[in-house]
Order: sequence, then C-alpha cells, then structure tokens
Amino acid sequence: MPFTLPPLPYTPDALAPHMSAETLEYHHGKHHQAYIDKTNQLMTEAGLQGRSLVDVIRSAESDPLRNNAGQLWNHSFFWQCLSPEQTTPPEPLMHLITRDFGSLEALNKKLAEVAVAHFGSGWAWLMLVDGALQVTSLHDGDTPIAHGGMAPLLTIDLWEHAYYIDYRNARPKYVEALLAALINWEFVALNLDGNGIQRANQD
Ligand code: MN3
Repeated sequence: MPFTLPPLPYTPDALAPHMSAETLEYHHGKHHQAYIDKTNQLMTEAGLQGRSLVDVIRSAESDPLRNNAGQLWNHSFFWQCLSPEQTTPPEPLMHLITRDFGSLEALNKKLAEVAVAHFGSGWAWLMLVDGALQVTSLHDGDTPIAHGGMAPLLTIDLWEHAYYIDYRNARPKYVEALLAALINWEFVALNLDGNGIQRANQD
C-alpha cells in the first residue's frame, strides 16, 4: 500500500499566530505530500512496495529514497511534537531534564542554540541515548532511524519552508516561538518508552 499523508493532529489554524494556517497548508499539504509522492514513486521503481517506512529508511540503497523517506518520517513525527495547548514536561521527563540540563529553561536554551547554529537544512533533535537526554542536529533528510541507539523524543524542522512565510529568514524567532508556545511535552514524554520511531511509521 502506498504511503499516505497523515492528517494533522489539530486544525490548520490552531497553531496561529506562532505558526500560521498558510504555513501548515504549504508545509503539510504540499512539502510533506511531495516527500510522500516521491517516496512512493522511488519505491515502485525499486520494487520495494509493501515495506514499512522505517524498514525502507534503514535499508535504502539510494540517497534519493533514504532522504525522501526520511523527510516523510521526520514530518510525520514533527506534527505530533506540536500542540495548540500550552504544555509542560510531565514526570518522569521533567526529572530527566533537570538531571541532564539543570532546568527546562536550560534545555530550551540548548535546543535553540543547536537549532540556530545548524548550517543549512536539517532538523534539531532531543533524543534519549544510552539513558541520557541529548540535543543534536542532523542534516537534510537524515533521521535518528538511520542511526543505531538514538531514541527520538522531539524534533524541530530547520528547513526554510518551515518558517519563511511567518518569519521570513529569521530562524531564531521561529525556534523561540516554537519552544515558548507550541511544544507538546506530553508527546515528548510518551517517547521515553523508546517507541517514538513507531509513532511516525507507516506499513
Ligand atoms: Mn519541513
């Protein structure tokens, strides 16, 4: 079965003014859809229909397939990391944040630093690695799935298409708004079970 566009877990106008309906119509409706269409096309050409998305990313033998399938998964995960409700990290996530970063403010500062410093397109990540929280960024369509031992908890899209409509070239303002108002910390905490990869998978 071809991969399909997962519906947003909120209405397109729910994240405004931090992320506008116009951004979501383009970012979800056109950019995410394009990665799905390209992945399906490349899988058909390679005779890989019927594989799960995670399996395709892990076993892809061509860069176009790995990157498009990675982008498909990354976006499916990203939408779930956002919420129109203001949330805070529940336990035991808050305990880990305090242990590994000192405070939520310090974690958000680290996420913003890594996101703003990342050169070019890519994604900032909060991950669980060997039982510890870790902030890093990966380039282009790369994804924790393609690396061993990384359990993704939270991601921030750093491609210009994520913020150009609302913030033009100002990535720092977009990252700051996202961290201040839109993070779904309940979803982030859920991923401490190590099953975050499956939450954006498709069969
Ligand atoms: Mn994007």
